[in-house]
Amino acid sequence: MSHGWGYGAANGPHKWAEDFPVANGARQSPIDIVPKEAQYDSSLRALKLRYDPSNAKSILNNGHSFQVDFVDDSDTSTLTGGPISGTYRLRQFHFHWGASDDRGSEHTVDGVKFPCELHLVHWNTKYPSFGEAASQPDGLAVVGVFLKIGAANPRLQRVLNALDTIKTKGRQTDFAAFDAKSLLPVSVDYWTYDGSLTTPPLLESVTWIVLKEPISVSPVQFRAFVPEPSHTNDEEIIFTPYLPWAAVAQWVERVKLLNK
Ligand code: GRE
Ligand code: ZN
Repeated sequence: MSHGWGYGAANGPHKWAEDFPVANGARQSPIDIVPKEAQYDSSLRALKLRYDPSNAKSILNNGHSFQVDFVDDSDTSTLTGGPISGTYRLRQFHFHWGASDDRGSEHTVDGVKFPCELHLVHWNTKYPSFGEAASQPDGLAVVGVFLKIGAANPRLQRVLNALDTIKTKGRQTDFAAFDAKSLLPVSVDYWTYDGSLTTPPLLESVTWIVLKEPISVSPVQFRAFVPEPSHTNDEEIIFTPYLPWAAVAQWVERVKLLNK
């Protein structure tokens, strides 16, 4: 992996363990969620998401995805309840997607892939910063939301419109006054398990909260995610067609279920 990790034949998930041995660790993500094997846990509470739109800051092409970053110096945009204790602050959200609409999500449900998956990343304020939280077993809580192809989603459009301005790795532009809560589905019923970052350094620090209800995106909107052929080299964005299926099968039994 002399040119760094990616999703290609030479540097994809099956090679990540060479530089990041935790890739073979005990709580790696993503997983296949098998709803009938998930266990109901009455100690799980309802999720509480309180987001302040004025905390939205900028949108960045990080070379593997694009992310919307938030000001996180106070408890104004927080996740509480659900499977976690204490208060976690929103740091960023980003997406994972594939080259076509039959793949792209990282988590799967009964083996079924969605075309895209949104990750809202929060860090535990019992630690001094996102950076320090990211290596702690209870450091991060990520809300995962599947996207399905269907009706147009006007709440996604501002994000998609911004992609034109950040077509290459490292580009960034202002993204102010955005309500991340507008991206969530009606129901915030979820599955939860203890896992990891899904990209190197693959740190085993994530309490995953995967929402059962997907949000929709129209076929035209979805095309904004997939780069033009001329934009698919390493210097350009955003192409995640490969999933580490070996890791996926392994942790099914860890998935818990919250029914309303
Ligand atoms: C990622 O890189 O995809 C990622 C993070 C943080 C939390 C979860 C996650 O950077 O999937
Ligand atoms: Zn992610």
